[in-house]
Amino acid sequence: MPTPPEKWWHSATGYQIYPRSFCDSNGDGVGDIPGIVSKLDHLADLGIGFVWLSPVYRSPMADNGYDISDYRDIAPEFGTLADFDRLVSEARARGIGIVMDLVVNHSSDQHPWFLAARRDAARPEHSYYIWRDARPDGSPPDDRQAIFGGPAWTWVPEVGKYYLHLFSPAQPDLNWANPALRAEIHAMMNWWFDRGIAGFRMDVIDLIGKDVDAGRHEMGPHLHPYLQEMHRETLAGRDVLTVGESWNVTIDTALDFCGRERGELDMVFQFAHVVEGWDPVHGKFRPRPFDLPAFKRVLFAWQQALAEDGWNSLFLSNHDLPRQVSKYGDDGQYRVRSAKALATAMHLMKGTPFVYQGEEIGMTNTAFERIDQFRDIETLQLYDEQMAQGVSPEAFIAGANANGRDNARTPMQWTDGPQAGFTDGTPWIEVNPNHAQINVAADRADPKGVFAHYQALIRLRRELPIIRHGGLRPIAGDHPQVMAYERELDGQRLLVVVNFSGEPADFDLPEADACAGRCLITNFGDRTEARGRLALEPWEAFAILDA
Ligand code: TEU
Ligand code: CA
Repeated sequence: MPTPPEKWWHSATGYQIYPRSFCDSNGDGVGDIPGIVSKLDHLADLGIGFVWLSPVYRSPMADNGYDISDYRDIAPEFGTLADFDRLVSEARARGIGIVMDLVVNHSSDQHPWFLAARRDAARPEHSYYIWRDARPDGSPPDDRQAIFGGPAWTWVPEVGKYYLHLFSPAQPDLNWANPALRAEIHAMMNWWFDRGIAGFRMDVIDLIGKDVDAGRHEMGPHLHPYLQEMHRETLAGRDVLTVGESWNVTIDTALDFCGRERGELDMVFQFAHVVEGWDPVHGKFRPRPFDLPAFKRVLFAWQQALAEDGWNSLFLSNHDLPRQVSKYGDDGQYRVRSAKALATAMHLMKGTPFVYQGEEIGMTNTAFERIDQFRDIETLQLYDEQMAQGVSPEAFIAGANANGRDNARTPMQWTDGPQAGFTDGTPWIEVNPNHAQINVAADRADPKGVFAHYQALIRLRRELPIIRHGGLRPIAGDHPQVMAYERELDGQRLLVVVNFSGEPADFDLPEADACAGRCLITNFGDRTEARGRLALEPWEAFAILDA
């Protein structure tokens, strides 16, 4: 198999920061950029190569920054452009790049473009957004529902039209069909590149190519032409990382984004393995029981599809998802061991792993009791909707505690002190009471802590070409309890075995997969040989590199 030319992000591990919840430097209860700068040594010690920074742009914060009112400024609660420049240079001094979040499917309804657009249809900014007439009875142009609930169209009397918002009404969709809008976005991206950023994560990127009248919002007909143009105008010739978030990409369309020929993006965040755990009708608040064979089928199919071309992103967590140790692992008795098991399974596949803040110490979901403890726009809108439909508040809160977005957004747990060391003030969202046990100081003081395990995995990726570029072959794909695979490069083999359960497992390793050599990593006890029937401990995970 041809090994692609080495890029820096082949050996790097990413780390996502949700700035509002990472570290508060001035006691106002909101995390900020000086707070991030103060914690860069934590990230350098972990060994990561880049940070994906969730939005820090000026924003009314209807969706915590995914609603931008000035693409070339920093939200005052997060700091200043000078703080941002300091973050870039201090991170670079530690070998860490800063990847910004590009949120350009929509802006804020407080962006000066939209304020002009909604006042006067003759203004050029009017056509930066998507407007349609009402139907004869005055109702919205179509029945499309917004992702956060309610109709996707809102009426503006001043111009006598509806505007489209696939998310909340505070997030009007930008009109990518307008070349002037596209030129604005390209210029803005180049402006950030000139400030020294290392790339972009692109929010809901598959929505920009929509054909509204044809009802094609996802993966629309103009998507790839726009991305090719964006590549020509901003990315070409720059040694940066791009990762496009897409809830609709499949193994059949992934290479349209990240194949060598197209080269639009370096990789995508796909969600097939996440959605696999949702109820097909009732969605994420009614999760299905975890189905390991289905989970493996999805992830291994992606490994297969991008084996020769393209590149995978590897993640279980982000700011929209529940904490992985609670969702896929065991956040009780086996919290530490299962956190390490999940990381082992993910990090030793081919692709670029992304660690979400707090994952590296095994942070868990939180258990709120009342709706007023929640902050997320999606949860709050769904609450109103479901109360109107007669769902009980208790049932709703149980669903939100299991799968809501606030789980990922409770403050980073630095210490066992007041407010987990996140702030000297009152945090914008409550800290998880379990910070008394689960915190950075305690985990890092333990040589067998979760952090040490992540450090080792991240270092192994840098050291071993087989982890970066080896082929991947699933082992016993249908096994209901164990995830196992083999990596192979130039005749060398790496065996990875993970018991994905809190029960012991007897795992019959096929003879062809037997392996003896160096134990690269383990969360239980060293194994230097695996052959025949393996008696695995609950959540045991290990990897052996053949001699
Ligand atoms: O998320 C895309 C998106 O579709 C999510 O709203 C997703 O459906 C939901 O979170 C599943 O629980 C991106 C950002 O990651 C998210 O934070 C933003 O709210 C959203 O886009 C709008 O910008
Ligand atoms: Ca602050």
